[in-house]
Amino acid sequence: MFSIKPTARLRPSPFYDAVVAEGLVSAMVYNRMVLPASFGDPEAEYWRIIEGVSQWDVGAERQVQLKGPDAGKLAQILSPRDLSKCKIGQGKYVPLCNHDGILINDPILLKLAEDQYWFSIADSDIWFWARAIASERGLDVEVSEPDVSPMALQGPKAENVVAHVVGDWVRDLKYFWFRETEIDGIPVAVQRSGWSKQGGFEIYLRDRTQGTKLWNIFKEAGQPWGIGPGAPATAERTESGLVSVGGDTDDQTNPFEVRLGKYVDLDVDDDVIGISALRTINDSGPTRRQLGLILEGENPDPFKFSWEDIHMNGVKVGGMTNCVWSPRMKANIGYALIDIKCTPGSDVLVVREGKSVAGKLVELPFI
Ligand code: THG
Repeated sequence: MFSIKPTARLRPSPFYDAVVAEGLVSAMVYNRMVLPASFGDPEAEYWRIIEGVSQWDVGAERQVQLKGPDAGKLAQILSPRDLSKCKIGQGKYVPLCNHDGILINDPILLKLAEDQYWFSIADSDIWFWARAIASERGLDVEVSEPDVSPMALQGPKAENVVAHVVGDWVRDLKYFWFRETEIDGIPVAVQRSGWSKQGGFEIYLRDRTQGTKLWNIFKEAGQPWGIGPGAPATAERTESGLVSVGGDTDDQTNPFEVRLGKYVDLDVDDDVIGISALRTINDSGPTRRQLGLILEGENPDPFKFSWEDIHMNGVKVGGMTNCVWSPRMKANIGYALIDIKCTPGSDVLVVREGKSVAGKLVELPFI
């Protein structure tokens, strides 16, 4: 039996003891933390997200805090999305790019105060990046990783559970907006967000000693709605067209290629990192695009460790970046990152374990 041992280097989240008690059977490493993957019944975990309410330890979505007089300035320098209209209490999905316009992360930005922001990051070292940029630009801002760990409640019944614990005001929260509050004395921020398209909330725990207590408060409150443990689900997020930066992207991928161009504002100031490269890419047009793939056959081999080649008319046109069985579509679906000339409706072959599997390109999202 394989097991993983959290250490100072592979940090457990505050909810680690709680998820182990729930019967965690597999996990991934994300931001050098243990990110739960499954509790042993993927089918039940999937339908809980689609039809009920699922409870996730997403403490590995770390916060990079910018605090100080230049916090807003640094946030804007780091992101090509225009943040000038972002209000206190609001969150925004923002791509982060390097100087070449290549996507390096896709956090949710939370504005807590005029001089305080959190980037709730995907899997890459933004803390180093933000601190280096702040120093190089001579900005008056402190960059840190505060004691903040999100737990997600996802699914159509999540709102009832969160309203039961926190109050009916959560029903009026707009997407990505949040409010700081306390739950039985535990400091939290409550946001309408989460890495699924089934609706839900994230509870940002602000005292890591209270993880098990907070987990159990929601676990108990959720019983009438059939709550159970789960994790960010590859099947649901693929059906819904959500991008996994670092999984569906490589070290050459820009936001336009993976449908994130709508979060790039080309007229932000010239000092925003990557903006001149992004303007150039936008002018010449990206060379690759992300499309959905529907494969033939039932339950073909699970996705392996790296992208699988896609061929069209005998020529390699790109890679399949993920692939999973969709219980709602009853098909194996995945994402293609391919030549811009490939259009939806085209037939392709995916090379899987040396064998060619037929597939069709479609627009995303699937559902
Ligand atoms: N929650 C928190 N932090 C996170 C994630 C999260 N950090 C890492 C990762 N997830 C960031 N990635 C995403 C990607 C997509 C969305 C949220 C986080 C998302 N997108 C919607 C969509 O694409 O339809 C809405 C975007 C919009 O239009 O504003 O929700 O899950 N705390």
